[in-house]
Amino acid sequence: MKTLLIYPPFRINAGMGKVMCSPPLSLMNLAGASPDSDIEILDLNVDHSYGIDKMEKKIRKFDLVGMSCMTNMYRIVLNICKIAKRNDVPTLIGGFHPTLDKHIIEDYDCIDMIVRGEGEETFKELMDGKPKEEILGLSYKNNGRIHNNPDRPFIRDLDDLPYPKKDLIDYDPYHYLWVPADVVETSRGCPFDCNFCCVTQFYQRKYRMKSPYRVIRDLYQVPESQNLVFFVDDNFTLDSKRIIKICKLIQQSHLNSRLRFVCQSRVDDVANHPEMVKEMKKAGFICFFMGFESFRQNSLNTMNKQYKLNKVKKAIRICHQNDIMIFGSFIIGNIGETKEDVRFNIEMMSKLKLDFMMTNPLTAFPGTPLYYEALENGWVDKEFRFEDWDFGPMVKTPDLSKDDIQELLDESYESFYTNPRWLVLDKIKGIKSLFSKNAGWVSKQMMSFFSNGISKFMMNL
Ligand code: B12
Ligand code: SF4
Repeated sequence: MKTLLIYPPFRINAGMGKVMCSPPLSLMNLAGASPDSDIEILDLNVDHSYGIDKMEKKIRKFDLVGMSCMTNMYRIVLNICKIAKRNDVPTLIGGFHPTLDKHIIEDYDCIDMIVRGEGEETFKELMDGKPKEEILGLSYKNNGRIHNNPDRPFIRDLDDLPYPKKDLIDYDPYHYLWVPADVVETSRGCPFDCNFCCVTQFYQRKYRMKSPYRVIRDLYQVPESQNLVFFVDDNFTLDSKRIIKICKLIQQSHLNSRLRFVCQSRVDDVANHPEMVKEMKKAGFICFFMGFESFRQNSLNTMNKQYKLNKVKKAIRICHQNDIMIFGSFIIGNIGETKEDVRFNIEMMSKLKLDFMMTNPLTAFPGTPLYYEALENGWVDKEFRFEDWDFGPMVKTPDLSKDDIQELLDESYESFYTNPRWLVLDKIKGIKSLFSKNAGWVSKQMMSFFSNGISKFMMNL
């Protein structure tokens, strides 16, 4: 069976797709789980040559089309499924959106199968030809009837995961802030319960980790051409002892002589474990991606962030002391925040000397507590359908209309990225020297980033 796995293009209004391009780990993992199957990966974020005709011709050559589907991709995923179905090619989708809203298989004839939850084992069984009714975690259609097989239990030991099949993609286009990059996963899930977050629902508050030795083996799989590793874990630093062990192994194996690292971290992990941050710096970590969301305690409480504001300043101070860049992520339109509150947040992003920031409109993703709350309170229109979503603000709050939220989003980028402090950021200049062999290329990209006018660049996608 010839299988085409497609990673759909991003539709984001904050320009993230321009400043980073990430290898499709989900699809490489699936291919790794079934290494002898005839699989091709097509990442539409790097191959922009596909129109409807070309897609039609491509899909016809395959016996199955599989796709990853985040909520933002849902509309385009449906369109590709329709193309496949009119060419009699069965369709399979997996990822966060179909898992958290499995009823979409009832709504659309063009979706034949959904893999719910972790995909590796379910996909392998499908590839091996196991009867569909015996495959846990699969929803499928048979003679017009929909079958939702029981959930598949989580993989018990993440060390058993297959290695992603990296030879199926060309690594050339993948970068984070123009540094050739790869992605590595070391844990799954999160024990916290922020009301807007899909991870808690997807992994049901369970947190599982690969052992430090397995993490090192994953790092050895990073192609020589790539200099930066983004750890995709939602909560990489949750277990500080494990992280310190990983950092020591990185140093012992000298992986940090060719690699630098970026991870996602919670504010309180950093604030509570300065010794971990110090060790991470030694091992080659250069940037933490942190979801601050807001600098108002009330907002943190409403979204159930479960830490106090005093941790924020402490975490930022620890990063600055260790020369680790901070990429802060914020939500515009938190429930209870007025325009003044949002402007306060925007002002603080520069005052607290964050190195990068991104702002997102409050979004009620399917299956999250926020989604049900928003529907109940009329913050989201009853008729709202994710397949019609234009990726702009979808939630209006008691204090802010959707237009207000869009204006404040624009204002945040304008204000932060045109701030002279940001433009002369010596740490950015420092990136070049870290990656001397790519310095020419990186600096060229940097120049185009500045000369394009950063605010336009970030907003006019
Ligand atoms: C890396 C990442 C990105 C990268 C994606 C790059 C890439 N090419 O993969 C970047 C930075 C670009 C990105 C962007 C965004 N992201 Co993101 N991202 C992640 C993150 C941190 C890791 C994804 C990952 O690689 N996981 C590891 C792989 C192995 O797991 P996986 O992708 O889930 O795949 C498994 C299963 O889902 C399933 N599966 C997945 N696809 C398929 C396909 C088939 C055919 C099958 C059978 C199974 C299957 O099997 C896989 C193996 O088990 C996740 C959080 C997380 N922990 O997953 C958020 C996450 C997926 N992102 C999220 C969001 C909201 C966004 C943004 C909207 C953020 C923003 N405001 O801009 C944008 C949207 C992009 C868009 N489509 O428009 C949400 C998704 C919510 C949702 N309902 O869809 C998540 C869950 C974060 C969160 N905490 O809520 N993201
Ligand atoms: S936002 Fe981060 S800390 Fe909160 S539940 Fe999601 S992954 Fe966990």
